[in-house]
Amino acid sequence: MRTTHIRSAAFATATVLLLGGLASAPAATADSGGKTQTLHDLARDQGRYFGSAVDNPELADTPYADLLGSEFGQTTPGNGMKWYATEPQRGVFDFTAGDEIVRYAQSKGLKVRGHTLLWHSQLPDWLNNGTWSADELRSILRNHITKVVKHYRGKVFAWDVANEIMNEDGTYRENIFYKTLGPGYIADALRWARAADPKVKLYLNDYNVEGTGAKSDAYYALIKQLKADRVPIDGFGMQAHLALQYGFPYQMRQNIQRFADLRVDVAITELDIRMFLPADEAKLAQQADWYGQVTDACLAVKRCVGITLWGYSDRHSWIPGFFEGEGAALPWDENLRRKPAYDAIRKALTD
Ligand code: G2I
Repeated sequence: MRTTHIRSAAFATATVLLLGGLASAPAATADSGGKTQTLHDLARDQGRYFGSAVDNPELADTPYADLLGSEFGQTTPGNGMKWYATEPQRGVFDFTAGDEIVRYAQSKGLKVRGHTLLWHSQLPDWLNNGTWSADELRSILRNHITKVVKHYRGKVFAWDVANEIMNEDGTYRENIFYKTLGPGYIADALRWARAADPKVKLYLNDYNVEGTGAKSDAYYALIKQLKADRVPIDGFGMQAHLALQYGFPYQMRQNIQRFADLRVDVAITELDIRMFLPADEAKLAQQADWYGQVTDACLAVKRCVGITLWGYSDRHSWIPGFFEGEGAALPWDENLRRKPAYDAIRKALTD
């Protein structure tokens, strides 16, 4: 994933104007009570959840938070449970942001995925800037995982224990943990998380692993080895930050299936499908087709447990700030109007 940190408000405005004319009419699938079924209702009928991430400031956007609460059955904090937020000073824990999202989720009946215990990004300065011996860093990591997992015990159903630990070529990413502790930190992290909460589902999570290729092969080999070593691992999260210009991930359904065959769950954890702006009818149609395909791929494999959008509307999306000139990645536009992608997801969940 390219990470050009260029923000632009102009793109957002342009997309609002453009998509205003292209948004689709609300689809009406009524259940026996005459109430329109939500995406989550339809997913639940298939034994899955349908969710969306949310970042804390977005909860103050009442129309956005209301639709999140009514349409979805699951949420993931976009930033609120990351290390910089939960342990801003060594040994000093702050659960304010994560708790706010858990409280909101509970009030709306949404279940929560925890994201994330360990990542190379958004670490607090004290951790990044310190010089740590292996013993010190191991104890820091163990304490962090233990405290955070215990705090959210019974409140989150799954944790992204380790996020983005592989390079594109399938070698281990040289994050601070790998450099100091070697690859064994991954099994340790999983074991500490299990010790802190015997029930929560423990995931590895990454992007560019939806299709087959060097990176997903590396996860396949790692999870197989972890299983053989009796290390607790319950799931594999495919972020699915897709982009029209890169093509649909090769053999996504088969790839989900091979992880399921290792006896782990699979979740689509951060789905969005970006495009170069301006959006037009053809791009939105292709995007809709891809949203349908991702949904189909998940539904085709029993152990694919659910789908989470990384935010559900173009009003709050990380894309324009990270990828210059790209956006319009979500099934609802900036005005919270449904795009063709919404209908395609519905159709896939209904067929
Ligand atoms: O980058 C997209 C996602 C890729 N997979 C892991 C996810 O955790 C990640 O989420 C994003 C958040 O959605 C963004 O909101 O992670 C970004 C950081 O890599 C988050 O962006 C950061 C901004 O870069 C900061 O300027 C800002 O202070 O969010 C921070 C909190 O709002």
